[in-house]
Order: sequence, then structure tokens, then C-alpha cells
Amino acid sequence: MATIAAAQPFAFEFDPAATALVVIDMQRDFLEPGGFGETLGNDVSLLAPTVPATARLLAAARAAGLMVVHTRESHRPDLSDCPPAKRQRGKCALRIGDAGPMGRILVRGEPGNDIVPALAPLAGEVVIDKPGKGAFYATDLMDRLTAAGITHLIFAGVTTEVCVQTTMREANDRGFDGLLVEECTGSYFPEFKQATLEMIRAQGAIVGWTAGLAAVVAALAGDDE
Ligand code: C5J
Repeated sequence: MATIAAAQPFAFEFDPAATALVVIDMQRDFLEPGGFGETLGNDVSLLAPTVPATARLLAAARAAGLMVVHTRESHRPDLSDCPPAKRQRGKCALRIGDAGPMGRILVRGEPGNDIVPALAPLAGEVVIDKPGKGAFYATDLMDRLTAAGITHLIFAGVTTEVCVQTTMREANDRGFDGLLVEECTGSYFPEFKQATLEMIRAQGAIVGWTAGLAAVVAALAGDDE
């Protein structure tokens, strides 16, 4: 067993063999100019610090032998899995499916839909394409985790209060213990990130735990803090 003693609201104990790292939507569409995040009116540079932090977490998780899962928010080219309400929402210059500088916005297979190069999945890692905000909705993620005997999840990714929080709540309702790594998640609204961290760990970990990157990396290396 490994322990992150500095986790909030209390120590997070996990068996690395039964724990997966889930990296949510670290895609060019959210992190680079010209993608979905920017067309919604956001300053994507606010998310940049999450990339080197998540690279460090990924390296530690891989070294510890954790199952690694990457997700991508994406739609089929014919948009048959994109509800009209989702496409029409917001005052966007470009909508889902429209052609942008990195290809069609939020469409599978387009350059902008890729995971950023610094965090590219390795062969054998699970990549989940998800049409919703939560990674369990309309995907086989639950089956993949169950088949691998996973009970605990360590989360990173963007954006904190949308796809990360939605997925953590879905996971919590399905019986997983989940921990969000603070430096490895980001929002276009820093105050929303802070509020989400607090609401996750409130009421005795009602949704899950949070912890700083150094403490998580140390625990993954076998140096319990
Ligand atoms: C958003 C996401 N923010 N990955 N998606 O629309 O959080």
C-alpha cells in the first residue's frame, strides 16, 4: 500500500496495482489557441502550467506501473453523438464541427483534437473518446477499469470544474476512491478551480481527495510522506 499523508481532507491510501491515473482532456482543443476553449471566449494560456506538471505526474505513474488512461472530449465527424443543444450553446465564433485553424472543432481525428505532444499516450495506454463532459458517459471506461481490478483513481486534466469534476463525481458514484492532483488541473476561471478543489474534499471527502504534486510523486516512488 502507498499513502499520501498530506492529502486533504485526510490521508489517501492506495494500492498502486489497483490504481489508475486518469488524465482528462489535455488536448490542443483546450490548451492551444484556435481550438474549442478559445472559441468559447477563454484565455487558453491560463492552462499552460498544467502541462509540465502533468508530464511529471505521468512519468511518476508510469515508473510506478500504474494503469494510465487518457480521455479526449470529441465527436464523430458526422456529429451524430453531439446533441444539438451542445453545439448551439454559447456565443462562439466557431462551433463544434466548424473548420478552425487546427481542423474541425472538437472532432475526432482532427489535429486540434489530439492530446498535446508533451503528454502523448504511450503504446498500451488506454485512450477514451468521450462525447460528454464525464468520461463514464457513453464510453467503456467502467468496463476497462473493472477488468483491470481498479478501485482507486488519481486525476489530472482540464478543465477542473467541467470535465474533471464531472468525471470525479461519476467515479465517486460508481464506488471509486478518487484524488485530484492540484497542480495538474486548471481552469479558465482560477476561482472555479479553487472552489472545485474545496467542494471535492469538503464534508469528509464527499467527492474525493486533493493533494499537491510533490506528495503524490513521492508516494508513487514509495516515499510515503
Ligand atoms: C469543457 C472540458 N470545459 N474538458 N471541457 O468544455 O472541461
